Amino acid sequence: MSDPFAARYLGRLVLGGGVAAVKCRTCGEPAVINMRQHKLALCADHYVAWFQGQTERFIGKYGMFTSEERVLVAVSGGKDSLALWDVLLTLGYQADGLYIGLGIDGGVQYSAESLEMAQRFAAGRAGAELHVVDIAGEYGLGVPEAAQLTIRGRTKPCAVCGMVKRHVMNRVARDGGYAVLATGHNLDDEAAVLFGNTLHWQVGYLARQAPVLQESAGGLVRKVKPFCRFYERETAAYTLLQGIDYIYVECPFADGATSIHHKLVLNGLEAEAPGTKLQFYLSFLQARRAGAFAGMEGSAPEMLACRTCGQPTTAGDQCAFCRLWETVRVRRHS
Ligand code: Q46
Ligand code: ZN
Ligand code: ZN
Repeated sequence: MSDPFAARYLGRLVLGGGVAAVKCRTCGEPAVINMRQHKLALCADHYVAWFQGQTERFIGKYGMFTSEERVLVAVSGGKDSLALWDVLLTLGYQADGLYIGLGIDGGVQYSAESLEMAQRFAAGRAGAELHVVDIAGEYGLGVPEAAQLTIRGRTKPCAVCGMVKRHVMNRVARDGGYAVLATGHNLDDEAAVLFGNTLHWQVGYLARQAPVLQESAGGLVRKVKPFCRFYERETAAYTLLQGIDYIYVECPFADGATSIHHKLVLNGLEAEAPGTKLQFYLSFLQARRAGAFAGMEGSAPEMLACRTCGQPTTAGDQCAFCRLWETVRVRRHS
């Protein structure tokens, strides 16, 4: 299935067969993408090579992981995570995928479709191992239904969903002996989070926002975002040029999320002055490195092992994930 919105990523350049005036900076052939923010236009081959090279550079620059370390890629079936898995495999990293079946339908069979995309990708790449955790299969209910039972009155399951994903990702990474968990967050995602945290001056969150979150003593694995400096348009262009099929509909619950409004504001600024988003994010990282938020992280909460599952938790003797399913069990039968 091809993305009917592909035009927004590559624009007329590729769909219209190339615009003669815009040439690849490397070889002079017609360009397929013009990145005004980098003052760089490239043809398909040179764009793919540039994108892979930049990813390698970011991994090294931020000390994310080495080629000896095993990486678990959180794969949603969307363009960013599949592009990330593709690049890491191409660069020769030991990268496996993890797909979490959340049981979201929303009239578009969101979970079923996204699983198919992840499986299709894995089947087409030699040595690509995909772990699949099906929440409804393991716990009896999908995330939206479990959320309904536990956060009565609120319509969105996102807080529960995020917690479930964090728990499962950490568990699979630890159990599988992975050194690091990689997610496909791109610059648009990171800039939107940064914008939200800045609007509310949430200095604790600002102090912790980074391309790498080191593992914690209590057993939380290292988390990295190798695409944090790529615009969404750039990851999408890579996915399209590599012919990777991905699910292009958003999760139905994403509609109306604050982060989407923040992205729209940032897109408006970017249209006026290309490069604004990247500058916003990079200047923040620089300020952070220079100590602008030093000491503002708040003291690290004490980590205990959950009495039910053994995973690290800051929520007393039982983690939020295990408490969720206990509540679900009680309420389902009451
Ligand atoms: S949290 Fe919410 Fe996402 Fe979960 S329910 Fe969908 S929109 S998938 S990133
Ligand atoms: Zn070229
Ligand atoms: Zn637990």
